[in-house]
Amino acid sequence: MKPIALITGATSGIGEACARKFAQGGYNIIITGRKADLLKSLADQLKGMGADVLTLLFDVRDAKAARAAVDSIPQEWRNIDVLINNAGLALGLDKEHEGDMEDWDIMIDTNIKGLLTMTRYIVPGMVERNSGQVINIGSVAGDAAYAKGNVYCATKAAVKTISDGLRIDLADTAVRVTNIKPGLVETNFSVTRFHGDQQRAEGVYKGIKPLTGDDIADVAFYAASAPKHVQIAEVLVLATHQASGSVIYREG
Ligand code: NDP
Ligand code: 8X3
Repeated sequence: MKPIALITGATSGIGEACARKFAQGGYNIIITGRKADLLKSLADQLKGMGADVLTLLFDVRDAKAARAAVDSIPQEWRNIDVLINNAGLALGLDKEHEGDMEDWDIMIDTNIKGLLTMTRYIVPGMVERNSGQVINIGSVAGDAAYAKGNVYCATKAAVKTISDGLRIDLADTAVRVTNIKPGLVETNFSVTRFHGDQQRAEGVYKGIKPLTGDDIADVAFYAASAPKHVQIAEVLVLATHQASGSVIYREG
């Protein structure tokens, strides 16, 4: 029987790339997200790659909907080997004292509470089976704040602490916890951050070759494939010309 990976926020970017990578790598995939049409087309693509696919449509901020979705998972899909807590976003790039409080709520509810909700629902099964891998998508933004990053950076710092806490609490089990902290990855991330302003989003990746979702999926797959006695606890993955959240060398 193939191992099973559940990926949140699989309808775009890093999550979508992880779905493809794990399907190629011999997993059956549970893809979750909020956009039914995108989930369906990704499911068709993954099936074409030989994976069995289950789609779950819910918003990670809605703990009741997440509970119902997890409860709807058929018996043969319940032994989830890998949970990739990827769904997340940045909204806005403003000085903290001028920030949009609704944006703050959405980031906190998605990046922190959504990740915790999925962890709470999926990890007990892993503990029961004494087997499993949690991969949280943190960020270089969680290592240190950068200008106008404030609340987004704080949510990713929380992902680091939550990952560390889970790793400590699971140290007496064989369940492994990985926090992947990407730098600049060209996905829909900046379009979302700038509320649909495509031009401003493109500016983020100007003069530098950014990472791709596939680069991050490779790291996630490596963490999940490492020998059982090896726990890839944390990985910072930067573009070659990025040195930290705020030090980026751009050509031109
Ligand atoms: P994308 O915008 O391309 O993808 C984000 C995914 O998360 C989408 O599928 C989106 O679905 C989903 N999502 C957002 N909110 C929710 C929600 N409430 N419920 C369910 N799904 C949701 O960006 P990335 O692929 O870049 O982002 C993925 C993760 O990587 C995020 O956690 C982000 O913070 C992190 N990250 C990204 C970096 C980058 O530079 N791109 C760098 C470091 C970390 P929908 O379309 O429905 O919103
Ligand atoms: C996304 C990377 O540097 O834009 O987490 O915050 S950054």
